[in-house]
Parts: sequence; C-alpha cells; structure tokens
Amino acid sequence: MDPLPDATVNLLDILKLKPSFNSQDGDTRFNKRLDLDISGTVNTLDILKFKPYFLESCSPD
Ligand SMILES: [Ca+2]
Repeated sequence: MDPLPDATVNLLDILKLKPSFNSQDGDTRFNKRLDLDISGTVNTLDILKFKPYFLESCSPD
C-alpha cells in the first residue's frame, strides 16, 4: 500500500500517482501498482483506496 517505499503513506505517494492519473491498462503511463482496486484504470477510486492509510506509518520510527 506504499508505492514509494519510504515506509509511510503520504503526499509523496499521492504525487507518485499523479502522472498515471486517468490512465488505462495499455497506456504507456499506466502503472499497474497504482491501480489499487484492480479496475484497469488509475482514477479517483484508487486515491480513495489510499485514504485509510494516509499518514499511517508502516514501521515504527
Ligand atoms: Ca483503479
């Protein structure tokens, strides 16, 4: 759930999603890892999937 492997889900992960936003499977900018709901499209629904994890730390500091 952390596309940027920095152990935290934060704004950087959302920004990482930005270039692939509104892309579909088959598009050059489509990133399968960012298609969190496996719908074949990177869109708002994938960002909503992020939300419960936002600012959650994956490992203790
Ligand atoms: Ca999706």
